[in-house]
Amino acid sequence: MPIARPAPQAPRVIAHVDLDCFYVQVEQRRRPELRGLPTAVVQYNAWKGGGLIAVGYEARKFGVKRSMRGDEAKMVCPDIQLVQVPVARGKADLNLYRDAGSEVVSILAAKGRCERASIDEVYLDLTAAAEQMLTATPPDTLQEIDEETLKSHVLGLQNGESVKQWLCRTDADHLDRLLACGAVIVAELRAEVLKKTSFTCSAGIAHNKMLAKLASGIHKPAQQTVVPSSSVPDLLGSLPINKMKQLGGKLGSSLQKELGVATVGDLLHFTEEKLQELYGWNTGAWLWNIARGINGDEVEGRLLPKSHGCGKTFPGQQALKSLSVVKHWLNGLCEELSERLQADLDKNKRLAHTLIIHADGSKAQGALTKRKFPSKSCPLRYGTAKIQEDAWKLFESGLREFLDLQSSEWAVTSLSVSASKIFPVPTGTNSIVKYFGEKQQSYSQTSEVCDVYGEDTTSISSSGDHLSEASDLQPVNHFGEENNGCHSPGMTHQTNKCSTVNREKGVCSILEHFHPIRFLKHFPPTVDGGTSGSKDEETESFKNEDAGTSPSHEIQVDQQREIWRFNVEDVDLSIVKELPPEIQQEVQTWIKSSKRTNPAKRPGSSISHYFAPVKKS
Ligand code: TTP
Ligand code: CA
Ligand code: CA
Repeated sequence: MPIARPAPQAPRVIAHVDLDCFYVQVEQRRRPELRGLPTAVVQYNAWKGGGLIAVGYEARKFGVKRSMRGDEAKMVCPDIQLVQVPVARGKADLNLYRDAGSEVVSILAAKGRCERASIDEVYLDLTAAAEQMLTATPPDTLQEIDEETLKSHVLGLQNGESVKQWLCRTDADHLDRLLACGAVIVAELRAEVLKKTSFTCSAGIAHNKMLAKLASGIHKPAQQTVVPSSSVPDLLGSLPINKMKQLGGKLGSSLQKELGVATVGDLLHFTEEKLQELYGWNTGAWLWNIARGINGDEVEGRLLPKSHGCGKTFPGQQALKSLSVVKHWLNGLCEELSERLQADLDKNKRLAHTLIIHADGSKAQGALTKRKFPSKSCPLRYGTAKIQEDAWKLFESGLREFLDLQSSEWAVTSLSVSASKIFPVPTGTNSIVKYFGEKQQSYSQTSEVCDVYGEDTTSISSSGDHLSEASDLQPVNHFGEENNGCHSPGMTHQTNKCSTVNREKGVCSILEHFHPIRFLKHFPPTVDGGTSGSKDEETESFKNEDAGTSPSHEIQVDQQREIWRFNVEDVDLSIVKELPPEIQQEVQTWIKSSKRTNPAKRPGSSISHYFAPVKKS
């Protein structure tokens, strides 16, 4: 669903950069003997020469297209070099391409906010760099404008004006002058990418993301296109409606069929009210905006992918028809996902919070329902075995729904697992954990941090609601635990339910930062009545050396009466200052309160309310 966002008041310079025939360029860098030759990268499945997934520009000249298979490509271009995508675990392994994309991102990010939009695309917000250049060294003051900038395509140039003249116009309005600076900056960045990686890319430079994206594909390869505001009506007037992002599907078809709209510009014939009446308030406003080239989407500062996913299709005869075969493939996909999550955690200190599985399936003819295989999601637990276990539960649950309690034959034609809601481990929590870790160094392994909670915590939601469920996730939940941030060993499912609705001060928020198990690891319970099973085995015996002399907190975490202790005086206040303000306030409160009370005489009376299970209403 498109979202209508008003355009910001201040002008912006946004670039969209897309690498040319990306996988082919990566393979040609790996194997320089392929350079200059017509080349394509083919899928792992070798049927009929393998499906083409990337086609080099030399091969495109012969009419080779991505929709072809290798055998077909050889017919139109006998000399074509077909390179098979790298393979691992019986499927395509895209790590090589992901890493190559990251190299480019790190170069492009030098000049402004950068959003990695796909494996080979980024958006850049170059407003500040362009403003600065316009003040210090506008194009007309440059002794020489480099060739790459001069090769720019500027849409809507009038009266035989050259690109150089347009770039150097001093009487142009502020918006165009900013774009001219943007063109110089992007050309420099593209040259830098070429020099450092040997990859060519194409770019669009405009005042918003939508226009920049449209423009980057107009002239390829190794070219850039600038969209001055005055050129927007012509650009959109000739743009088929289904070529616009988000209009390739049902909405675009409806506009074509019901309103006779052929191009984006045709939408200008409708008032905002009419579009809203037909398509709802938000979509109507969005359509009205795009017809005018208005788009307020911000470039998100994100150099890393938003999610990780791996999947595989099983077309035709390869369809999976038994649970054991599905499990085999699902395990492989989960293994890959787990490796990528761990690498992301190690390298980027990020944790994913939601595990999702998607599948496509078919049922034996005669099956009564036409239900699609539902996507399923659950909170993500780190560790390959746990991901495999949870993914399997999700699959089984999806299959049950898919079959709708009928015992018909089934086949799975595609399977994918992905991890989303990826947030950085915040510095504050990191350092407080590190601080506690310094006291008990043997428990401060990252892998332990991520793999700490119980086995029975998978709650399953279907695709219909997984987004809404996920939207409840708190980015401050950092130890790989469930989204409610309230899981603790021994807590029952009911006591775990800690939604934002019943989020009382001090109950959930503090636990999101001080996961009970962390304390358990470092400050295990003085077992009073005892907890049982594996949860206890995770803990090491701990002697609170200062228990007799320092004020200590006793934290009652659940109905099984686990009591945790730690010394308030062990908490370094400078570290507390690194926590988010909301949490700082709470920590300060309980530190103060502990100094006023004698916890030895009043067990659980001071801090315990912070950690007490949420009362059921
Ligand atoms: P694209 O940017 O769509 O295409 P491209 O980079 O190959 O070519 P262009 O010069 O036109 O931008 O996709 C980037 C890479 O993603 C592509 O090299 C291979 C991969 N890809 C697939 O694996 N399957 C697909 O269906 C598409 C569209 C891309
Ligand atoms: Ca590309
Ligand atoms: Ca692309």
